[in-house]
Amino acid sequence: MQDEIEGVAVRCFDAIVVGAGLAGVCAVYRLRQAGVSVRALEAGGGVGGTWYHNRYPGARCDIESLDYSYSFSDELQQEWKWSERYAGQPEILRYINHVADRFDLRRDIQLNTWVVRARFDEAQERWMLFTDTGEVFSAKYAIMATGVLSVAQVPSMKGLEDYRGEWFHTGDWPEQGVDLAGKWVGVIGTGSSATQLIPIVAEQTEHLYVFQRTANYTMPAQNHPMKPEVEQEWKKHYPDRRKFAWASGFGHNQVTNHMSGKEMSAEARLAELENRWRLGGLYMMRAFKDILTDPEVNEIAAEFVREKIRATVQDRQTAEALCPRDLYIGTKRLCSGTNYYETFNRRNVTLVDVKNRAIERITADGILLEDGSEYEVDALIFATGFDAMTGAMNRINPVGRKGRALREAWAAGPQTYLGLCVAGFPNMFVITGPGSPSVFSNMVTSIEQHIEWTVACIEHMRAHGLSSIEPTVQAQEDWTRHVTEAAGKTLYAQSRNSWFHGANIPGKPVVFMPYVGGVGNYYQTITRVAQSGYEGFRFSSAPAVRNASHAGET
Ligand code: N01
Repeated sequence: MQDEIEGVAVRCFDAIVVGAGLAGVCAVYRLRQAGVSVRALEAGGGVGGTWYHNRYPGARCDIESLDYSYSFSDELQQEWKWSERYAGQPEILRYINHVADRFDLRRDIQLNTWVVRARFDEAQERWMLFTDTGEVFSAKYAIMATGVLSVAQVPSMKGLEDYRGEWFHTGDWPEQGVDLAGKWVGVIGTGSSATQLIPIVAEQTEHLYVFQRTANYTMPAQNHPMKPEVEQEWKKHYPDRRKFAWASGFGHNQVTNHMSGKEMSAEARLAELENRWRLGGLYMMRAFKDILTDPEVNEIAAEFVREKIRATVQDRQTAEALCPRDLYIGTKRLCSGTNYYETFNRRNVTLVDVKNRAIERITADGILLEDGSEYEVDALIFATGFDAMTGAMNRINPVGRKGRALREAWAAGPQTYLGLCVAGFPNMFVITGPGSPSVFSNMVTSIEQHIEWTVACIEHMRAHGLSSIEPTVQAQEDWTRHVTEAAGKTLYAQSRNSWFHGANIPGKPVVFMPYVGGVGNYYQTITRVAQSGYEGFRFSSAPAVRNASHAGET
């Protein structure tokens, strides 16, 4: 093995984990338990990933706290007390920091270190990773815990460089906070981040303009302080709760109605929808078993939400503008907020339609629309989303076998086997990558399933003297086709204008990226693959073993 590369001493570990968000922290814990030497490299100044960077006012989880937490330690899940039904960003960040301290993980986590490139050394069968700090790391395994919504997307808008005010992106919010008191502020976007931020910012600003291109459906989160009896019940039955989540469709404990919307009477349907509205947040997505497959059933739920909007927003024109049209409910990620629609009844909030009158440019003082109207603002907030699922991986652009870079391999859209591994990129594990349930699930469940699988795979390789693993091209093609076919059975296939498809990034191939076959089914599949001796993968033997008994084998 080379001691130096490009004049820099190489630091060697069994595994390098890229990222120290929820996935990276879990990976460090599990790998260390398995006796694998590990170093996590994290670009941010602290652990937490998404929850470190998304500090915008109102940032909050839309999966219940008791579900959105690690299951790997019973002591941890029994001890930790969540203060609210849905934890806010500061509390989740405290939790991740607590986990890092409680399990003494920090000594294996290096902060303020950006992995800028990576390449697989075929001769050594090791990954070389290069950082912005000028360091070089060598590892047998590259565990890419880079996050699926970690590359903030500021749309290229003419004139932004001339803007005299301050501007921010929700996904890269300043640690010290932003003082918006008494200011005229513009928010561009009305997705999940915006719908959480708008009600809070509206209370601080002199005036708030909300620039909306596509109205989305926002459910009331129905957040409240944690009820002691709920917490006690969960903690008493935590193993069963976790088991249920891991086998469920979406990786959590939300109850699904297994009836078709068409099998129910109009009264029963309405009662179900009212109940889902009361339960809040993402519960609406489980109102009927066919809400995401039958356009008519979907429309019943969509119209129910539109009626709620009309009943809440006093100005008729604003209410109608907030009602999503030509958009199946749930096919752009459902939003979950508190007082979102109510906020448009405030005198200091104006909804500005930028669908029919697009943003022409940013001026020195604000935003100019193509019809010539200008909105002057002291500060601009981009709640404009992320280069999702592939952005962070493509930025590192790992180079695999035969010098082939990931961007080239994924030029027509991401290809993976099981959403975990990529042909031609041996020993690289993509945590919650494209082709896995990922953003279609409780992320913590999906993260734990992937880390468990990855660590078991590494243990298998060690036990059998194997040096590298990678999927066959055939297995990868079959899996990618299966992912597309699964989406094809749903309304997602007909709603391509979302970040699920990469449609929010100019030039990105429009391909549905997550796997919608269900978390439980998916977990069974990856478990079966492992138990079958890793069907669809090929291994090479460790040099010592190869020399002794498998000469010439790869
Ligand atoms: O981003 P988004 P987000 N001109 O991509 C608009 C997770 N999350 O940060 O729809 C004008 O959803 C864009 O308009 P359009 C969650 O998975 C979770 O809000 O493209 N507008 C859209 O309205 C979520 O889905 C939580 O027409 C422009 C908005 O910007 C994901 O992160 C909280 C524009 C972007 O919405 C991303 O959410 C927050 C332009 N040029 C986030 N470009 C919870 O757990 C973009 N837009 C609750």
